[in-house]
Amino acid sequence: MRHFSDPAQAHHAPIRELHNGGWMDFAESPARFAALLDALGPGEPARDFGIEPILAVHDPAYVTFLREAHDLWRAAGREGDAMGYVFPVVARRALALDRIDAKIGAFSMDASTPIAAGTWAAAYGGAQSALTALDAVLTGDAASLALCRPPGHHCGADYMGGYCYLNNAAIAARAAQARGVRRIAILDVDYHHGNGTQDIFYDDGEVLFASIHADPKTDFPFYWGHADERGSGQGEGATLNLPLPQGTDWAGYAPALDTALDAVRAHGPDLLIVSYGADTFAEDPISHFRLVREDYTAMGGTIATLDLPTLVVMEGGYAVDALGGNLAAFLRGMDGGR
Ligand code: OKP
Ligand code: ZN
Repeated sequence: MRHFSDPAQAHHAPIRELHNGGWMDFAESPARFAALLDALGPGEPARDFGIEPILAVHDPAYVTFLREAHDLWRAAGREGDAMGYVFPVVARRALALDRIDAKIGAFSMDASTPIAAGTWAAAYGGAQSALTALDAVLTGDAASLALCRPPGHHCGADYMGGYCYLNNAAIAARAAQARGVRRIAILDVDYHHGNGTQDIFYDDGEVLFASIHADPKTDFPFYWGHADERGSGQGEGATLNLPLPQGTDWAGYAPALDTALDAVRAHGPDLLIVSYGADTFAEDPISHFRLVREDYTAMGGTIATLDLPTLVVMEGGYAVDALGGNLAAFLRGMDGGR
């Protein structure tokens, strides 16, 4: 299948992140993007669909914040990456404050999502990659791949978090709807729950969000992804969470995938969007499942049995040396099963 990306995606390079009370090198590194291009070849450049499809998902004030945050940080006399340290977790009034630290807190869910000089351009380029890959599917490709980086599934309409700034899968889903594809399924197989995607579509009955992920009782993002979260209002029943324990291997994973695919079939979508993360890999440095390379081929093959037009959007995966090979193994399965 064809793949798409934007060179700006290489230039988002935060230095470090908070980890268990100390600093570690930022895991979501530019080397991930280089590894993907190394394994798959350069692919095709993203086209620019403009800001409108981004604003169909994200609040204008949040988008303005993302564009300005690093400049405001520098203007405040700071060095390095913009990072927050105060968060309005008890739902304080929606104050539009000027101080950069107050803005960051108001638009964040965590302290692991720094804004560097190249962050906005990279996130924008990744969103355009998703829109370009979507266009390929809507104009006849059976499947296509957006090599998004930074990832997107943790950020919501008005907040960043979990290394995510713009929700690429959600932006593609809304763009597909604008082009007449109403019923959509988003299948999220990243190790972490896609809380942002879930939030965006929680009361939307036309977009199924089905996710297989590490149990949030033990893993980030903790506050979302529990099995009893099933959607609300019109969206009741259109969210499916399948949390699995740390240590899960393919024998434990495959039945959950079958359950998720049954839900996708029952939803009857005209388009499938896969949020693919390779951080379910046994050797992932920040995650705790035990999938091996060949399991990704099985995963891709199983997903391909849905026989749906499919957009694959890249999310996480932090074993950089294995990342390209793991994605390629998944794509082999997707192609072979079709
Ligand atoms: C993004 B994606 C502190 C822990 C924060 C954030 C994980 C984000 C994963 N260092 N971890 O779902 O792969
Ligand atoms: Zn992840």
